Amino acid sequence: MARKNNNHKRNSARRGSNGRRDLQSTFASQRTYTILDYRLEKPNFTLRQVRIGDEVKYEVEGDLSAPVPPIRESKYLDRKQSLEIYRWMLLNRKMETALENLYKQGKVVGGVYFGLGQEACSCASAYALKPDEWLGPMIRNQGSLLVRGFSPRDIMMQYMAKAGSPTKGRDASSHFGDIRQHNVVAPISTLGDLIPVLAGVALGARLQGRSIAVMTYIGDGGQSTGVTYEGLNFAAVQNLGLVLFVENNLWGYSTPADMQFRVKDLAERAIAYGIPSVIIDGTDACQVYDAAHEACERARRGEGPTLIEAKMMRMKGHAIHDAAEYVPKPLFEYWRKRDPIARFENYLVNKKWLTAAENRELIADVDQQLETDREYAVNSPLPTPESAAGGTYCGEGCHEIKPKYGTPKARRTPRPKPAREEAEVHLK
Ligand SMILES: Cc1ncc(C[n+]2csc(CCOP(=O)(O)OP(=O)(O)O)c2C)c(N)n1
Ligand SMILES: [Mg+2]
Repeated sequence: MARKNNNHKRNSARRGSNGRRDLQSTFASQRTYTILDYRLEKPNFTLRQVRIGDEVKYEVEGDLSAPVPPIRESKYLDRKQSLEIYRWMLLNRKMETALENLYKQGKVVGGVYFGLGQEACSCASAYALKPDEWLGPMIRNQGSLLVRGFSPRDIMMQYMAKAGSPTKGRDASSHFGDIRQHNVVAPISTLGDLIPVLAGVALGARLQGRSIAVMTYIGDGGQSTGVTYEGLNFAAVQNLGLVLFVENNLWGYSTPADMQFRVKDLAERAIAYGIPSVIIDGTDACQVYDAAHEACERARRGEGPTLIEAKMMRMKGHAIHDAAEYVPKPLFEYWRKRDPIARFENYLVNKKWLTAAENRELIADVDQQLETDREYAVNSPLPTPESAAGGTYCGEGCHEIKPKYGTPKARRTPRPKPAREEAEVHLK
């Protein structure tokens, strides 16, 4: 009875004198949500498509003159960890420059994909994972592969399809993983498919009584796919420790982000999944690490998935074949000033965590490692033609495959006789 009265009171409060719903009280009852935002700068511009005759081009509208923000002080990283991340970022960039040169020398089979401008996002995110946790990188996350323990040699040999490469010359870009040692699920070309796979890895660990963090990435273009929704929704409902980086690098091929979704920030998507999210500057290694670390810790506590939107810019074309002519030049200039490596280096120097001499030594060490790996990769053999079919099908004794539920039972009913004589002959 009391409940009914209360309902009556609530209903009358919502209606104005004319009996219509009172807008103010309707809005008051609406839910509001907050999304964490770690950025020290909120770029404010949009990309507009302009047609001049048959030609389509893009123009930037907004302010591109803002001063470059500092690196945000990390809540967790100490000097040693910061220097390690800086080294990974340098290795990531210099390895990609080496790959570009190998391509121009005709030594690379296929294309090359670059993560230029995204090194902080790849390296500082993967750095937050523990060795026994899992990563599912996308094609631009070559820095994440390095952090997980693959060498520049592995990646360069892979691009040159060498016999000693991770896929033994069967694939020619970063489509490889390793489920034994590095806990890396190979990138899947179909955008979004890594999300349910990584959710499955977290579920598998849970079934063995462990809450682990699993991490993967999706682009501003790829996040629109149905499987992104299915995978993340599954992880949310099952409380799985998935850390999803939405890499908003402003372009999906030649389509600007402004033409791919209507929400202001992709982090807003998390509201509809019922999970927390955070927006970060993807060019700031400290923000990337802090957000990744907090999300991983949440995952380890068994509290479920987190969505991290990393805002940055793809500083090259989709792949080496694409000169990115469609990108307005001022946009490149704006983001070039926000270079993740130069800013992190300045931050470390200003903090007195890196002297000029230490920096020179570190850079020389990275160059040396790359040169040794490049030499090795270039001089290593291609697979022999006879080996082409090897590793495709399981050979005699190659893998021991144990049946999970037992071997099939022998047929009790005799096989039906072939309908036609030829069929009988064929079957013999
Ligand atoms: C489901 C699916 N649709 C289309 C493609 C083709 N494709 C490959 S990469 C790409 C653009 C991806 O853009 P984005 O997700 O923003 O990632 P970015 O390249 O910027 O890192 C497209 C459309 C694909 N691989 N999978
Ligand atoms: Mg993109």
